[in-house]
Amino acid sequence: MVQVAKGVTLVVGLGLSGRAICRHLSRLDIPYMVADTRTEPPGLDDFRTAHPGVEIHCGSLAALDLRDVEEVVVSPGLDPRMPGLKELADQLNPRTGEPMVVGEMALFVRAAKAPIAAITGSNAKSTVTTLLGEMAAEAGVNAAVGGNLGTPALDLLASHPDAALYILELSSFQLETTPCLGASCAAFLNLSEDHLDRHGDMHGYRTAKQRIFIGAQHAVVNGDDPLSWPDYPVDQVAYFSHDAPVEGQWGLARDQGKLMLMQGDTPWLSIDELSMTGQHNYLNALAALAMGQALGFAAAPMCRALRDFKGLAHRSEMIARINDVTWVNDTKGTNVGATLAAINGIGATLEGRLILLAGGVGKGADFTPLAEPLKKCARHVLLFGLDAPRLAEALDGHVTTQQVDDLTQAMQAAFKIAQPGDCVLLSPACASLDQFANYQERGEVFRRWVHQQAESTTGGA
Ligand code: UMA
Ligand code: ADP
Repeated sequence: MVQVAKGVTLVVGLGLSGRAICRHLSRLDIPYMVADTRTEPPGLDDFRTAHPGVEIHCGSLAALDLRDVEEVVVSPGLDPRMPGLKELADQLNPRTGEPMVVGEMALFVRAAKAPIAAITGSNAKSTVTTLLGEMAAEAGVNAAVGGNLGTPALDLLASHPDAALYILELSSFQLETTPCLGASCAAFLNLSEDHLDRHGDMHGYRTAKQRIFIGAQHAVVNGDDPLSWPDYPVDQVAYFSHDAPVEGQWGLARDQGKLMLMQGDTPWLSIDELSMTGQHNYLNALAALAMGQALGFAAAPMCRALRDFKGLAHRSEMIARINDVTWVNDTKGTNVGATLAAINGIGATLEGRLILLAGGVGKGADFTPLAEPLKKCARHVLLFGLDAPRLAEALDGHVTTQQVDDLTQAMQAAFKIAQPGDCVLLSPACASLDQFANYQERGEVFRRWVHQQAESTTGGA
């Protein structure tokens, strides 16, 4: 057994968050040691060089004697109730009054001196987080943006010590280990199946996400998705919806013949003025407006940001048109809800001219909601990766499918099948980790291959 000495904090995980936790504890002069369940976690040598003298344990946590540990700070990719931690996770820390096992956000809340705007949801988190950050910048608010997207939250404390606002994208994993966030404004954008392999079922997944509202002043939620509405008491709740809004709430309605982003009867911006496309992005714009208003941003700079923001890479991103076939990268479609949004945004008007590339790690999701929309708009579906067989089974009888070994084979097959006017969409409905380092790498493989074809094919644009 490896004894964790009295007064020492245990950091579990040597990934991006684990390293940020270590840097934070080092800055505060809090003694800590590190454990990683992998025998050779990536970047171990670099870590040793950057943190000389810090004790590191690699392998099973069951080999650690945690009786005297001060606190355990666990990385988001690990279940706080995993073997070796479970017993401790049920105990309260007499010093903090919080559970003995917490995540990075517990440390963030203790140290942050500026208000927090937090965003969660199964999809659209990164888009709304980035958009709200752009609105803050336009409004002249010194905001630091990060969390599950980009810079780990604890690193923002050091990189932006004078921030007037922290805008954080938070995953269910991060929220599960956050005792009390106390956000000025917390948004829960939507809920659809994801991460069931970690949370067990939809109830467990939603319960983790609901923690975003603990101690919140303002909530922004999806009026069309009651599962996003707060279970915890929140002073003020704003709703956004596809429908025409009631007084004070946010929605879409026609004004003088144009579809507008509205608050009650007040038109804010015509959707023609948005640079982002797709129905789901109208909702994302409304969510960001509702948050910005709750945070006190002025209207004009928020509208300026909405006009300029073109959306993020890897989300329904048009890569090239080759021989009148459009190739779209939606590698961030890592769950069924996101892929449905991409199909609705792109495929709905195609009627039999969509070729979908999907597959990877399905995280226990039910793929059958994809069957009907694909029946309407897909010519063919190419499946790769771990859960290709489960996808094929769910789509059977609705659309023709073909299982291939990997994304490159899927792209090659799509290139042969596609006809002028078609759209080839990479929106896998799955995580990438069986065949790629992450979703970005999957998207880059797609982008590079499509660009190569565009260069070598007459008619590429
Ligand atoms: N791991 C082990 N043993 C360990 C530690 C980690 O096996 O001891 C494994 C995990 O099971 C996981 C991988 O290593 O498969 C990475 O886990 P991690 O907790 O070390 O991850 P980080 O590198 O710290 O990255 C995390 C987020 N990743 C996860 O929550 C899985 C990143 O979100 C986030 O950008 C980063 O912190 C900074 O905050 C990525 C993500 O996929 C984008 N998030 C999920 C999502 O968006 O759906 C939640
Ligand atoms: P997240 O950070 O929650 O993964 P992103 O903004 O990165 O969210 O978008 C992830 C995926 O979800 C993309 O494939 C995108 O097309 C899709 N998406 C974006 N907004 C929405 C929405 N409002 N509803 C459903 N899907 C969405």
